[in-house]
Amino acid sequence: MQKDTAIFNLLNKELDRQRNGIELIASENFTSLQVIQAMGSVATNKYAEGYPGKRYYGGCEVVDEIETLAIERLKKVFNASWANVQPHSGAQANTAVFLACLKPGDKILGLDLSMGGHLTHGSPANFSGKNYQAFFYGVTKDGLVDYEQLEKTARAEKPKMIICGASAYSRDWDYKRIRAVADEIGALVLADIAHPAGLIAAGLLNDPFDHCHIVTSTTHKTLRGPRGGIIMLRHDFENPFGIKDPKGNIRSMSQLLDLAVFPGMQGGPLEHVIAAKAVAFAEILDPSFKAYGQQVIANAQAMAKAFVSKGYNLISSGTDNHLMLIDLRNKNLTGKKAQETLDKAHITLNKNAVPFDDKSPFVTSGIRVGVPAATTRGLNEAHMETVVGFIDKVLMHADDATVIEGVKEEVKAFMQQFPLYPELG
Ligand code: DSN
Repeated sequence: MQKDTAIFNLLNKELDRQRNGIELIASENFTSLQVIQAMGSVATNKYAEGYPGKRYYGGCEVVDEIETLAIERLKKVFNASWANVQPHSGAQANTAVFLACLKPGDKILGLDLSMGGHLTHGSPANFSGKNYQAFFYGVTKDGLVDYEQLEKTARAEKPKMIICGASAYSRDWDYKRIRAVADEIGALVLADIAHPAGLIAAGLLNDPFDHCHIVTSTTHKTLRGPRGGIIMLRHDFENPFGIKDPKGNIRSMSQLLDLAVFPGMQGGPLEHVIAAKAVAFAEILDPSFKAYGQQVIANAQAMAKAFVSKGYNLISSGTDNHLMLIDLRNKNLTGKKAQETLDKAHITLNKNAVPFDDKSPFVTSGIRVGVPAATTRGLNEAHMETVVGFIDKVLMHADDATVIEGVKEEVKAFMQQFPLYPELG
């Protein structure tokens, strides 16, 4: 068969888009070329249902080595005693945790999606809100997690699981406080660290493993790996709610989690993605990754300061991590209008509900801005001021096509100094 020029031309077009724009979607990043090469490899051809040494297919001896290496590296990254690298995504990782720990109809308590939480933490639109009875905590008027509300709801409803973690929250978490109330009511604590995982791995934010029973993450955000999910335990334990394996046997939590991923809710693992995860985990174990994490935080803080100096209203007034949430109501703009206008200037970010938003999730009053991808490109604190200058110019001239076109050209020229995948020509 001839080369599929239709698709490869589109992939080249996507490479150009990535090269010429400023990527500020808080959940995106640029992997190394090695990660991409491991993903685009012959391991995609292999079926390997099961786990290393216990597969349902022949010919798994090499992928067994790949998956074992990925697990061992990941355990080192987070000082964990057990890890599962098979979840296809963060949502799948959370699904497996619920399957291992809870029965349908059990109560869970998570951060409200409209306050920065995640779909899989109990949203009525998601399996987590359909299969389980979901309760929520929010943030205070200052934009900080409302721990008092969390504690009050936990004591009143006695959920079996409290979930911490967010998609649009710019502050660190008090895991110890959450664990204290969980112990009081006999609940498990799940930390979904998909967003800040790389900063936690670099030792720059509070360590959830000290206080949370189970930790899940994606691998493609601040961890800078391929698109995928992971589940980890620092200490194994027995499920406190009497959940047994399909044969009725009592198992440790690590065994229940393995069974929940496969055969519980996935079939064959993506061994090519697991190979790429292993490459990314080795990169995280390299001392240079800590410097990357430090630069991410320095960039986010420089960017937050630049936005504030231009009169933008940041939720919680700043950031501890890689992102910030901006309420655009004082600028008379919606999140939708801002996202669509910035897109025209090749500055990519997403509209986002802000706490106590009066607009629909399709419109929103805010934008979420994140720096992990731009930091990987090589931008530093001074560049953040330039980027905020571009954003402000576009937003203040949102209906002026000539200004927007001018910024697009400036953005393209600016990004030439930060080559992306030069090896690809
Ligand atoms: N969609 C991801 C994000 O952008 O934060 C969360 O799953």
